[in-house]
Amino acid sequence: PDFAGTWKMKSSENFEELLSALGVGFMLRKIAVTAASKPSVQITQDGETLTIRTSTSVRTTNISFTVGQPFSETTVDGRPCTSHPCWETESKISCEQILQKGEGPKTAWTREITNDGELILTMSAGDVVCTRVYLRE
Ligand code: RET
Ligand code: NA
Repeated sequence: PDFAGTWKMKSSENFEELLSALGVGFMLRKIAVTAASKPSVQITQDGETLTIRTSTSVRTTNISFTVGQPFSETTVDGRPCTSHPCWETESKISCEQILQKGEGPKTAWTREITNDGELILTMSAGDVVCTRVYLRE
């Protein structure tokens, strides 16, 4: 599928609950939730290699990976991890994260292109799943 594009967020569920599950305290959580309500996501793709830039007013992340190959990134609360992206379906990438040090709830994300051409991002921590839906700008 084609993940490439500039995406704007249409809906978000459970983002604050996700940060809570990761132990992010009240004040930082409020700042993060406000910032994350207006993200800008830019994706470029070359075959199975994706580059994803997610920017907000307080935090911007850039990742580049090839599906099937582990890479380093950070969890949504900013802890370095090793990520293992794989195809869950033809149009969905599923990625488990292993913390580089310390302990915490098990984290993972998925990114999927739907038949309608929407991008669905999920991020999970333990049992908590945050779902964010994006449309092409
Ligand atoms: C942390 C904790 C420390 C303080 C702040 C944070 C902000 C995080 C943000 C994350 C946005 C994520 C998005 C993900 C995918 O779409 C690291 C939680 C301010 C703003 C948009
Ligand atoms: Na997002």
